[in-house]
Amino acid sequence: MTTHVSPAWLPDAALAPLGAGTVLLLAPGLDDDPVLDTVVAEVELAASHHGGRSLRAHDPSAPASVVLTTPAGLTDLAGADGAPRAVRVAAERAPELSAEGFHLVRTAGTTVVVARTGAGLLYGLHALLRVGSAPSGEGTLDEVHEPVQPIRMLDHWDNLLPHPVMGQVERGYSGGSLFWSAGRLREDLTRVEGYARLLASTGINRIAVNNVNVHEAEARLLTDGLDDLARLAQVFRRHAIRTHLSVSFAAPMTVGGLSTADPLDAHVQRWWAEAAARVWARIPDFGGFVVKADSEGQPGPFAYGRDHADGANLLARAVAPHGGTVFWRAFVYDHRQDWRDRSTDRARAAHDHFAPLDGRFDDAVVLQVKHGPMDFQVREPVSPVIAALPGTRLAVELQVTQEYTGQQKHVCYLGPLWSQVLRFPLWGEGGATVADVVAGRGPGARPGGVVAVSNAGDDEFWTGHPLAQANLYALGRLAWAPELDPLAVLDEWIRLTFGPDGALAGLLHRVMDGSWRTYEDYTAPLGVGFMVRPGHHYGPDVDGYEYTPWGTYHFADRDGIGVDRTRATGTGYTGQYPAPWRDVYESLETCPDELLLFFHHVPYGHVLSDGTTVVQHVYDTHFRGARAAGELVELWEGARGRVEERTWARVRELLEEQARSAREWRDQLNTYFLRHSGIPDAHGRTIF
Ligand code: GCW
Repeated sequence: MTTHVSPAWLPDAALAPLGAGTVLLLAPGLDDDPVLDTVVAEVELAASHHGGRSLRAHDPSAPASVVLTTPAGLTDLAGADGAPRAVRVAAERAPELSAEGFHLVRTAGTTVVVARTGAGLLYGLHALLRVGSAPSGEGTLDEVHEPVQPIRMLDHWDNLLPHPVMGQVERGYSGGSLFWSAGRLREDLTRVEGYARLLASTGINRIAVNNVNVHEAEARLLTDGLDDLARLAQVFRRHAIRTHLSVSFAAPMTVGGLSTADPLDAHVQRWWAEAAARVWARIPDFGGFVVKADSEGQPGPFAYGRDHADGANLLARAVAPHGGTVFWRAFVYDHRQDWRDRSTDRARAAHDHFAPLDGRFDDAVVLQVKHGPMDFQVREPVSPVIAALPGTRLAVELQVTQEYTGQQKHVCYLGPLWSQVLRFPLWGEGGATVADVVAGRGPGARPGGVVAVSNAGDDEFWTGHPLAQANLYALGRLAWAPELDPLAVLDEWIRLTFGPDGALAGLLHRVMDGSWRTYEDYTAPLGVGFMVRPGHHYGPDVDGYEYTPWGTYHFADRDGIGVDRTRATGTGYTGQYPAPWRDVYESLETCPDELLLFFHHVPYGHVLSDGTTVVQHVYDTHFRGARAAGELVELWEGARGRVEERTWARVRELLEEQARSAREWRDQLNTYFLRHSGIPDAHGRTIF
């Protein structure tokens, strides 16, 4: 049975810059590099589709249009007869390169990629696909590319067995798991291979293959699942991606038969050391473990009166001898809060737990911090935790899967959100950004990286919504280069995926560029968050979480709405930020409108910086957002016949659902605010 699988951003046409001419691949010394075979396969695939040739030795009578080589290969070539000019230009400059970096030179119709490793060559090859064919004429390039983030990782929330509530992939909206089916690793790993290829083309270099909520079946992967892990690692290795496993802190008891998981117990320590040794004996380049501990019911060190540094270091000491890393999540809060209790603020939790532990984590620990203090809402401030642990390796965690941003039924291009997070200056304009901190830039700092929850599954489009492929693409690109303009990344994705049709590209850009803003317009306003249906988190339910134990409240009454997180009169959360943000957010005068209700409780008549009141803003944005969502359906008519029919039809069907859902959001939100405030819409539009 053959099922259609979307080529995503690597359709045959995108390979033309590589495959249309003669490619010389000269990589002395890399014969044992497992990624080199992938580079060879890409070149051969491209050549077979576009009529080009691939050479493994310099032939003066066959001038190469593309040269892929190592520094040693470059030196040999530069001295050879008939070497293209671009080779000499590259050899003259010969920049220092890291193991992942590459030098891209184009002159006189030849493009040269120089890298020290198979990974560098692979990244350079994909950069070449992005810049396109050499123009006949004098198009020149001379660029050194190095990843800003050494760690660029995707976490999968995939279960081995379908969970009764969460299904096979927790918060997954793209079908089943690419890896696991009915409790086992899939026999046929063709899709995994295709997935690894897509990820590597964006620069992703690490992956965790199971859910951070570790159930019984997944817990056993650590002991009984090593064959499966080894098979996965073998696929990913060829694409320069290291494999990781999410483990349960209670594993010494649940799969090890011990009576405790206390991190200070010598038997527990030995158990972890032996478990790790077995993993690395089987998979020498294994990446390490991901751990969700003392969070939403997962076991952790608190049960033994220990803290998170004790817990994380236990695992770190087991993996460190093998060069592994422990990604320890900072998503720790009380999920059994009494909604009547106004003294507890979930936003404070990660900082309260982890900031005091700075300096106590081993080098092999990366503390993985969600980008906002709550949970992947459409708008949140940046987590103050990222500024609070200068002596700890930190990773920022982003969410590609659209749990709270439309669940891959709505178009919501998240590049602009992530870009804003990564470029956020934690100590004020001009100072170090989130990207800087997690990259380990700065004296003594060590990298933790960018980690994101994947949105991919075994759906024929990989991501459910075909346009959600752009999010997967952008995540990798922004992790590599956080300074990129996210809309330029969007255009890059459009061009690779849909080819040179300019009118179509313009249309797609219009559908997607403002889609995050539009989603924010018709959903929870001004940073307040969580007005979704409890449990599955799709669609509006303004009070759905208001009287629950989850700590996610908006406190609307007849007079006003929002959470007072000030030091003066509220929970004191603003005090977790360094200057200037602690004061910017504290004051109603300076708090940015889009975060107003996150930081302040205000009357409905509070006036925003554009002169409208809070309640009028809600009406205006909800009418505007729902209209914009509705217009996408018409706009998409213009793409009919210009994209593959099955892609067009899938998008069309989902746009209708988005328009319907946006109307529902509009009407429920507007009605709620009208009924609570009693203030009519200044423009007299229909509210129920
Ligand atoms: O966003 C929430 C999700 C949970 C998830 C949790 C987490 C994997 O609703 O499904 O669990 O965050 O990040 O651990």
